[in-house]
Amino acid sequence: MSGARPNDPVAAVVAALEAAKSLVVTAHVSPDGDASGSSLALALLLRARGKEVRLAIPMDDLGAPGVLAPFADFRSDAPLPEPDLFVCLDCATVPRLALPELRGKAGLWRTLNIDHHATNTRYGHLNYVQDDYSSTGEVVYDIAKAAGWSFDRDIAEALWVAIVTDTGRFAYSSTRPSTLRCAAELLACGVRAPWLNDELFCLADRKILAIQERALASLETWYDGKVAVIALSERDYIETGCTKSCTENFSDIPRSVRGSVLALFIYRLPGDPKTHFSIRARAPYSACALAKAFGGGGHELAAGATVEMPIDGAKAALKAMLELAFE
Ligand SMILES: [Mn+2]
Repeated sequence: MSGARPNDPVAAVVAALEAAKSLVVTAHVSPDGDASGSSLALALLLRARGKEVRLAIPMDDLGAPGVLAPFADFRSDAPLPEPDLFVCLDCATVPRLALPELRGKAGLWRTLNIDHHATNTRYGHLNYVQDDYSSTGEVVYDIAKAAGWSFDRDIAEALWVAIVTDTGRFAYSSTRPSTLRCAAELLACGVRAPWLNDELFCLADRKILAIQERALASLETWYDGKVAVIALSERDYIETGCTKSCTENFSDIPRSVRGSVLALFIYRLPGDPKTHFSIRARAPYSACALAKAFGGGGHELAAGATVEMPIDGAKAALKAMLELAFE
């Protein structure tokens, strides 16, 4: 028996999920804690309803051994058959879907788009975009509550990972009273919060400290310290043995410069010909506006973009773009 009321927009989402027997669940490219945590939580919730679920997400280990371990149950190298429902989580646009072969499936397969990005392009047959939510994890929690589905510890921990990573451990402005009520209920389901906190935020391999040292050494500030910038090259990743997940929260480094209103983390990954920016802003400055100027997007205070320029060219382009605002 569903807990959703007939006029509730969430009811259509619950109905679509309940009606499907087979589902493919994916999220955005380079999945972060919210993308991978919300996807795993939904996969576990659906499996508990007797459904066949495939997670189509290239997951490395989030740099946190043992966290989201049930992910392995939903992976397969077999080709993806057309599912009854294709669920895209935490992904604002089709080109950002996790795997290139999925980008042609959105809209071709019956597509359910669940997200919290204001820039979401509503590319699904059914779109459930809650842009005032802290995280897609919190959106999935609400859907499960509306459906009357119950949570076990694995599900609660996957949602916890999604929410704590996207809220900066309940610190960002996106943290609402309802975020904490959701978190309270997840804790009551047995979430091992101190262990997850250590794994996700406090413990680092030596190689991460080594790349952090390089990131700190690269720090520059522009426009009287209002803009703080770090940059990591392909070489920095190769020589330290690091992957993208090792530098997940590195935009916190420039953001920690007192007086900064915009923080930029510019990086190039091994084998990837593009340059990525991760942008953080303090209100009233907009990370999203800057990201959009480079073809990217995201939230007001946290956004990103990808450009086909070397690091120095990207820096020069960013600096020039910001001149009007800060000079
Ligand atoms: Mn998110």
